[in-house]
Amino acid sequence: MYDQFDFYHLNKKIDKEKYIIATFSFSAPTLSWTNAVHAIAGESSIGTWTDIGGLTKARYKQLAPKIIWENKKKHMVKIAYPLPLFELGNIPQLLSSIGGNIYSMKVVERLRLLDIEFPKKYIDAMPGPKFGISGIRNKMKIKNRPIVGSIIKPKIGRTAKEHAKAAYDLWSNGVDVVKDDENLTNMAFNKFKDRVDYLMKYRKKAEKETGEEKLAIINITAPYNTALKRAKYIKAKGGKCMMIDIVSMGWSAVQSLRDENLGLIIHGHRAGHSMFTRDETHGMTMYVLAKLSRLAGIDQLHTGTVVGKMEGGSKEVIKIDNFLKEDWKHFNNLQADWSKVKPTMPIASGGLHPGLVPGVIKHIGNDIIINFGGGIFGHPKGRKAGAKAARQAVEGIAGGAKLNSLIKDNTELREAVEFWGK
Ligand code: RUB
Ligand code: CA
Repeated sequence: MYDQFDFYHLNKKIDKEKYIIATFSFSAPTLSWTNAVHAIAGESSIGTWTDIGGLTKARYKQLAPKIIWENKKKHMVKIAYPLPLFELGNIPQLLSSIGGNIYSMKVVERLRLLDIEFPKKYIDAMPGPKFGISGIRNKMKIKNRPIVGSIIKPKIGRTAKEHAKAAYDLWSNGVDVVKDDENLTNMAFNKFKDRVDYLMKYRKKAEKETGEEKLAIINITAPYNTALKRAKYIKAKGGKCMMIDIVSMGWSAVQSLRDENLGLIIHGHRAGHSMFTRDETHGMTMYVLAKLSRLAGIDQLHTGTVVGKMEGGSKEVIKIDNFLKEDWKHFNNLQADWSKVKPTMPIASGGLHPGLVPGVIKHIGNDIIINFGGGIFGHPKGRKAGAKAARQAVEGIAGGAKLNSLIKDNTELREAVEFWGK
């Protein structure tokens, strides 16, 4: 099986600009090691279960994958796939290759895509974020501190007007960006267009009263044509941002919405990613998902908090965020020339409250959106006090103060910390 090939190319130099390099971990107990790595490399490129020939020598040479590194102890392998195997600018095609059939092979019981390294030519064919970190900061007129965000809670159940009034209470008490939740779309009791209309009205009011820029992050998730209409509606009504549930909508939709170039910030919610990222022996890593998101043009991406309620260890979250935030001038983690693709702003969200802000900023830094749902709406004195406490924590900690001293001067923050702890 797959023994018609010899893809081995260990300890030989390759020109990294000519390959997409995938790192996999796997388990295939019924195959020899050599057969297993050839099955993975072959089924994801030019091979099938039996010898069918069919390629000229020259074409074979051009397209055959190369096994460039392996670690038998860790069950890991690096496969370099020649660039002509891929269509530039087409993430679905990429995933149908290296994230495709190979996952269904009976003999390959577990398979995990740990990393994909792209060459400049592939990266340059992708649009990347329209705004990125600096574009978002310019729009929001927030120079250095993290952006304070909130999710309207309960995540579903309020009417459009109640939703927008809650947003107004948050904006006028220190929150910068207020978002819909992942499963709130066009509901019988909260119509999408009504929500947009009310949010715009209250956002403008809050902006006028506070003198600050505010953002409404509105969820357009739906079948593609409907989602596009919703995005255009946001734009027409003076909105600045659309939210996409990137996993449930899929890469085709994400790429197409980016191609529309509507001038809206794209907020990427990753609900559902754990279906394939969570099992450490199968699927793909969140790191790979983050790389694809940045290429596809997501301006803001949920990546985890380190300290909150969602799964995701600190090492992994920090690695993802470091990758997303890096620009070409100051890079350690990019592995290739990403100079044409702007950095994506990470969002820390899920189980956060003001007492956790020092931990988030310590691990991730200031180039981040810190989102509080329950951590604002559950404040013992209500959501307005919750909004104040969140802003006090973020501004204070980012400015170098310690939580213990901040709670002396900020009543709402003290109440939040007494209620939820540190
Ligand atoms: C958080 C929340 C989010 C999470 C998802 O609400 O609603 O959808 O951000 O997780 P709360 P992640 O603040 O009340 O916990 O951001 O890790 O994808
Ligand atoms: Ca949510």
